[in-house]
Amino acid sequence: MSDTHGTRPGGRILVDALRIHGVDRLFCVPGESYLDVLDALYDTPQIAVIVAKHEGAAANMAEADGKLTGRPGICFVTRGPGATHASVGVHTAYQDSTPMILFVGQVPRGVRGREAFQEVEFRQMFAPLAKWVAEIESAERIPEYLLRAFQVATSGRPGPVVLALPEDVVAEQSPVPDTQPFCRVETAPRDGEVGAVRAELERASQPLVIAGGSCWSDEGCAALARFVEANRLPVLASFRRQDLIDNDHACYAGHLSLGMPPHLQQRMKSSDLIVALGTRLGDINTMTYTLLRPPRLAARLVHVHAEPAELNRVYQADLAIAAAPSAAAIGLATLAPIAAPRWTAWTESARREYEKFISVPQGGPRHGVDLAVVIRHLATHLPKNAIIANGAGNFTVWVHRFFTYRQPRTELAPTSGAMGYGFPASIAASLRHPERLTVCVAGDGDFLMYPQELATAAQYGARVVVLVVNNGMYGTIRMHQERRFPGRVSGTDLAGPDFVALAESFGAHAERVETTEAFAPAFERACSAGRSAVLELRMDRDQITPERRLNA
Ligand SMILES: Cc1ncc(C[n+]2csc(CCOP(=O)(O)OP(=O)(O)O)c2C)c(N)n1
Ligand SMILES: [Mg+2]
Repeated sequence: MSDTHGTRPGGRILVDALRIHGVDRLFCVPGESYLDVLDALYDTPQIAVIVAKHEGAAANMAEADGKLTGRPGICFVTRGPGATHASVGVHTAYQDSTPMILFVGQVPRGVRGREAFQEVEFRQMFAPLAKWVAEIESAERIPEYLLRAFQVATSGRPGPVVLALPEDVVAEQSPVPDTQPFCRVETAPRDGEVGAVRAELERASQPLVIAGGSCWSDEGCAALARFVEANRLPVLASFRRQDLIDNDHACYAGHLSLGMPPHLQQRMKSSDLIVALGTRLGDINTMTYTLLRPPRLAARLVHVHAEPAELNRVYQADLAIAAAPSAAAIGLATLAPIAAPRWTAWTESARREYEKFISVPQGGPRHGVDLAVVIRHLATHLPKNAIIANGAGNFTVWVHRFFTYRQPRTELAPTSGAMGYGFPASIAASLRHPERLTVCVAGDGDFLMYPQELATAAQYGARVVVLVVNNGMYGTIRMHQERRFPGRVSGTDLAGPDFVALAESFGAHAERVETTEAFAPAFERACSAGRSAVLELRMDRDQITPERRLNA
């Protein structure tokens, strides 16, 4: 690193900038388009280079690393084919508000616009997927673009940035000096705004806090818990943000999701004050805007969001506060609590409904493994800091319903609903926190998006326990199909491999679990295998959700 004017090649300037901004790990698939960057990394042992086998997996790993650290997850891929593969991770980072930077090798400047080999106009391609897309046009401007990329990815509503790197730019020499490290800039409530929330509470009878958004700090989550506890407020987690508050907390009342249970629908509808803390209140959280109807709610709305432009975007707020969620929660925790609140019984009944909701339903599958029992087993046996990752599919309904998250940043789950997210994400988690237990719950379809990343896990010593929930189909789609086109199964059967043989071929510990009783001992063995492990759980195909059977 230099702030003097020694001449350096662009690749070196870029890698020096990554170090200045605190990067210690990146995820990639190599390409000849960024050889100069790879060469600079050769001399940079401070940055671990994790080579995935598919750019979709590499981008998901970087996204997960961003979620876990609050700093931009870093991914490098090559031009057209690499960038198109990686786009899924950029989309997830966008929907999940995760700081991330995707660097894409690009054709040399001299041939731009001729549709050169693998050339894509990335500014157009990523325009709706990323917070900011740019192409760096000279080595001299690399430090400037890098500083801006880190700043954009982490500020306001965090999100992904894409930087295209023409091949000759990273080869070009320049005497440009380094910049200073980026600094996280957070919005915070202004004087009086926190007090105004208290005034709203004073008028309310059935208030509801909905916590969501990204990049919460430990202090912010602790403050949220103090705020709801001091005021006996029921708190719901927004979709796939269940780790913002200890699910064992007496004020925690569940999470918003697809297929929202009736008791939560009712509670949302009958609340007279919604305090939306960090969440956009998007379609999944509101049952496509039916529980809370835009533009004005029946309830009063306090809307806190890190990004001013998200306020009054869909819902008109009675009190709109532009503040990072942690800063807001820390402010709210300092309020004098409402004495003898009117809603104590409302909060207690919300909690009772939640506790009933997470108990294993009667009936259950006719054969195979009861996933409700499995997830409750994990909930009661895993250490508090264990990390649970998942992608998309009906199996996630069991995960989100029956698992009790107890610490911030223990849930890695895509609000974008991207299949294939969980397994790469769990590898990134295990590398970031090798001392913690990381469990990936995947569907058969979900896992088959990137099973080859078992090789990446083995190569870099990640240890993940993967539960493959095998029902031999794309269950979510089959469920929708059965509703609209009963009995006409089309395109939703899934012929999987021998998962045990597949996993073993990558050197993983692997077992097939055929009954509920066999799960706990198999899980025990998987955890102590000293390497990644795959447990294939054989399911009753008819049990499409915890409560619904296909043949019903
Ligand atoms: C990348 C991607 N492709 C397709 C979909 C559409 N989709 C959502 S869930 C699902 C089925 C998931 O199947 P599986 O992982 O086996 O889980 P199951 O529903 O059977 O429990 C599909 C195809 C998606 N969400 N993401
Ligand atoms: Mg399936």
